Formats: sequence, C-alpha cells, structure tokens
Amino acid sequence: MGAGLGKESLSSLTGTGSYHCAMIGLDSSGKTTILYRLKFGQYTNTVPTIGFNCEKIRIGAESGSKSHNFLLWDVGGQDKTRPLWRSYTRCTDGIIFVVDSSDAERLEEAKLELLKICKLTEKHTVPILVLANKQDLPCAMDTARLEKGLGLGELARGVGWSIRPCCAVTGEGLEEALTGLHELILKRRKSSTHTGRAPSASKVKASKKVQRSHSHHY
Ligand code: G3D
Ligand code: MG
Repeated sequence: MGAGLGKESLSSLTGTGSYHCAMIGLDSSGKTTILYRLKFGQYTNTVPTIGFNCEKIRIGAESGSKSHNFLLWDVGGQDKTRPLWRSYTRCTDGIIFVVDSSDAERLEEAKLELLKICKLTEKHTVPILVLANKQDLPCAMDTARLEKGLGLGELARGVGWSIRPCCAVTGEGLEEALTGLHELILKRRKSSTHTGRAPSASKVKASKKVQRSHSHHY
C-alpha cells in the first residue's frame, strides 16, 4: 500500500468515503475472525492468513445512528509476514492491534511488536485501537492488565489510542470499539485542521468489560 505516499491517508487521497484501517497483531489473536464477524455478522471458521484479507464494512447502520464505512486490511501476523505491517500501517487512518487476551505467555511479544509499529508511525500520529479479543475465555486478562502489559502508557505522546474488550466469536464489543476508533480519527483530523500540527495525545479507555461466556461457538 502506497510505498511512495506521503503522510496523507489513503481515504483522503482516494475520496472513497471509507476509513482505511490496518488490522495487525500476533498470529491467532483473532484478526480474521473479527474481520468476517464484522463483514457477515456471524462466526466464520478461519485458516491462517498468508498475505492479507481486505473487506469493506459498515458500522452503525443498525443502531439508527450515522453509519461509517471502513476498509479493513487484515494482515497476516506470523513472524515471517510481520515486516509487511510497516507498509500497511503507513498511510492508514487508523491501526487496529488485536491481542489474544487469554495468551499471557505472548503478551511481551505483542508489546514489542506494538511498540515497533508505534515508533514507525509516530510522526503520522495514526490513532491506535487495541482490541482485547477472546474475552469469552475464562483466563482472559482484563483491559487494565493488558494496558499495563502492553505498555500503552509508554506510547508516543502524539498518538491517540484506545483499548476495548471484545469477543470475535459473539461479536460483542466490536461495533463500540470501531465507533471509538472513528472518534479518534475525527479528533486527529480536527486537530490537524485547526492547528496544522500533530494532534495531542488522547485516550479513550473502555471501562466496561464484555460479559464472559465460557462457550466458544454460537
Ligand atoms: P488471526 O487471523 O489473528 O491469525 P484467527 O486469528 O482469526 O484465524 O483466529 C485464530 C483462532 O482463534 C481461531 O480458532 C478462532 O476461532 C479463535 N478466535 C478468534 N476470536 C476468538 C474469540 O473472541 N474467542 C475465542 N474463544 N476464540 C476466538 P481455531 O481453533 O480455528 O484456531
Ligand atoms: Mg488471519
């Protein structure tokens, strides 16, 4: 995506009316399940992603509020394909970083990958939504624990970020999370328009935890 592009996002360049967002995160964190849950409104069986998946999705259409279109790029998270994240996150409106909330063993690895991407995109102040997925699992860490474990407080000052709990199997928390990302994107745009400078840090933190369920599939 746009190796030669400057700091403008793809949506403003293409005028498609969709927000372009890159969805990254370690393999098996649930990115593809999230993508198809949002696209088709139901659980879909996935296979490991080689390369990427891309879908246009609409948020808010059913709630009666104004809907927003997102073009979501789900980029493979295996260590061999992680170098691709750099090009997918460069000219996006937002970055979605998915973390498996039940995987305490790989939390440090997730933290390092997230910080790497934050450093790379820092000067473009691309907002970051951290999706704390798999909240249905009994061993899932809550957002406060993940915020600490991922070092979100250490993110660069200009980056607006938010952490939200969700479950891709049931879809709980996903629409709210993307609505929150939409707010961060608008805030960044407004701030850039008013000051001509990078927006100040913002943090929209979800306090509500998705209700836990012990079942995997509905
Ligand atoms: P990835 O695209 O990030 O690599 P996938 O991850 O979407 O392929 O999901 C990896 C596995 O996690 C899948 O299980 C999928 O069903 C499961 N998963 C995704 N989201 C959730 C969730 O919210 N809760 C639970 N319990 N499982 C989830 P398999 O068994 O196919 O590997
Ligand atoms: Mg995948």
